[in-house]
Amino acid sequence: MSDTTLVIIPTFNEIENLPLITKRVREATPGVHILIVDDSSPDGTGELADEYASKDDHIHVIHRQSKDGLLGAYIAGFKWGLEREYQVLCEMDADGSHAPEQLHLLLEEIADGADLVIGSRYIPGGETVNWPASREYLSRLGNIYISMALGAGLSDMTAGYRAFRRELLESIDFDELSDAGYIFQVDLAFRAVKDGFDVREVPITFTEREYGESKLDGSFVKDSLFEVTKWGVEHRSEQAKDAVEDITPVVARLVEDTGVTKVPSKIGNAATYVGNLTEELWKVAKFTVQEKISDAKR
Ligand SMILES: Nc1nc2c(ncn2[C@@H]2O[C@H](COP(=O)(O)OP(=O)(O)OP(=O)(O)O)[C@@H](O)[C@H]2O)c(=O)[nH]1
Ligand SMILES: [Mg+2]
Repeated sequence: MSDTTLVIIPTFNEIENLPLITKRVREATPGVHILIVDDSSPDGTGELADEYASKDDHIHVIHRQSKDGLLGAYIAGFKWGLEREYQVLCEMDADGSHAPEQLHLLLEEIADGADLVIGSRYIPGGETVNWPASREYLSRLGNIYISMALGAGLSDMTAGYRAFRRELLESIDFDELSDAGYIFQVDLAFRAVKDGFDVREVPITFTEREYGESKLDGSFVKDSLFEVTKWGVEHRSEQAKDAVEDITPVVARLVEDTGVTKVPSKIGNAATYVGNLTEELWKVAKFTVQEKISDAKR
């Protein structure tokens, strides 16, 4: 199966990481093809990718005109792969956070019949290495919230290490995907679950980048979680009343249990921020649900 598998690696200024990641993928999974999607990185990542592609028939490159975000890069990569004979299309970061040596874990589940496999940090056996506590806290709490809001039964819906069977991607209208921050990852997984595809998680070790700079900015958190709240409310509108009754105490307990008010000072700011955010989001969710109930009564 491996020669019909494509690993899509989006890059922006990953000149130190590109040699490492391509070497690791080629060694760990020699039959698998790589597609680098570079957004005209000023540091020369695109030119280096071209050099690799000219010497190795398993490496391919797409150049985009300007930096236009991860979702756009992945859509370009998915379309490229779907136009060719690839049966399995994977997402992988260039910065080494997603270990190529663990790709086989995802591919084995696909071979076993899964349509989407997510490399999860938050199921037993999964872990994060060298992540600051505040970042992990934010990510974990975000994922708990997402899982409660959507009820999709997944522990790491924001994760970006994934393998898709081509039929799943063919069923998705890429223009409909939400582009707030990394929320398209949640959107893709939620659509797959709702449409009855076989979605599984495998534990992975996620390692924080050693080289280069993060392209992440804080505003995505609020935008993303706001979007999720909206979907959760829409999706669960028939059971809106139940949702209010079920979720309110859970959120309240969550905010209390996570001890957002008691965390050590080092991660205090991030934790308080998430705590406030969760409460804010819950208010929005509750308000929207109550509105729907009143609408239904009218
Ligand atoms: N083509 C393209 N790639 C991007 C863009 N933004 C980020 N990337 C790549 O997407 C992957 C993930 O981005 P990161 O900056 O590592 O984001 P992150 O993992 O949330 O942040 P860190 O934890 O700091 O690494 C990396 O391979 C980036 O080079 C973009 O606008 N276009
Ligand atoms: Mg990263």
